[in-house]
Amino acid sequence: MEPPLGRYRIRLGADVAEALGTGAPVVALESTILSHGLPRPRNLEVGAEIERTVRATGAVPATIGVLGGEICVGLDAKQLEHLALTDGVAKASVRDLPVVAAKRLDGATTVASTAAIAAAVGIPVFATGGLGGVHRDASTTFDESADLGALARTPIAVVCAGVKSILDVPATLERLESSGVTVLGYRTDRFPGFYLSDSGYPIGWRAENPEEIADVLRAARELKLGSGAVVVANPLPVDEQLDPALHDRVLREGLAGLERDHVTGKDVTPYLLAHFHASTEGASLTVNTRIILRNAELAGRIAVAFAGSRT
Ligand code: PSU
Ligand code: MN
Repeated sequence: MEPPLGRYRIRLGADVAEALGTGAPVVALESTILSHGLPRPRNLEVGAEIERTVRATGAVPATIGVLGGEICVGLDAKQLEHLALTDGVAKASVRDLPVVAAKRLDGATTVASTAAIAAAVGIPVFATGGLGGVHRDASTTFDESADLGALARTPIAVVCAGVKSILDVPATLERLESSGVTVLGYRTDRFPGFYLSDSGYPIGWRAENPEEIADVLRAARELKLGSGAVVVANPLPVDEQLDPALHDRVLREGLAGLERDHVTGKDVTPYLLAHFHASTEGASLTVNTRIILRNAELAGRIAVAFAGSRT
């Protein structure tokens, strides 16, 4: 007998469903960077630019978010606009998804929840800006992003520009190592620091082209030895990074602001991102946008290479 159809399931956009059905390349995209990471109304424009960038590589973009409790993979323009411009959209990590679904709320998905949803529907590649990680005072606050746990258990490639220096970068790298997450530098041996091309810390493996990365994904899938995500660290070219002196000053002020304004928990990351955007006269927004678009492009090329190697 067929099991009863559950009330909760993941809804695929028409072009995403078609692409997944035929084995065509698809790239997952998160929505928290739009709703909680970038200022309005630029966030909506960037959301559309990311999708265009993925399409230009020959892959289908699948922006993921929750609308009225329904988890949607491949938002249409109206849904994207709703999540980008509406107040009260929840920042939904993995643990929030059951509540957001049951209460029929709107939610923007983080790296953690986007990766989980994408892997559940069979999307092998995901593009974002920066990962969440271990916060600077984690030894007393225990504040470590749920992104780390999700990456540890989710077999998906995540293209990012490392993590922001708002975090404890070496501790984040140690956590990624402990939890079995593969880290590959794209044409670099240095872990990028998001706004800065080099965080100051090395990484052990590098790849020179999307085909090499697709091979690593294939190996992870076929071997099934319990490795987690494959993080592809894609640094910004040095001549495009944020001015390091400006970066250091704004970071110091932002960290002091956390204490002054008693910001904790899931509000910490959005607070620091907003502080950067407000304090650099648009420079951090320009850099942030470049990072996301470059990651979307590389993710598209990896997805195309991976789909091509499947036969
Ligand atoms: N880091 C960034 N930009 C972002 C985020 C992190 O440089 O927009 C967002 C991502 O959605 C990430 C989330 O998954 O913040 C992590 O939040 P937290 O630190 O609360 O786990
Ligand atoms: Mn946290």
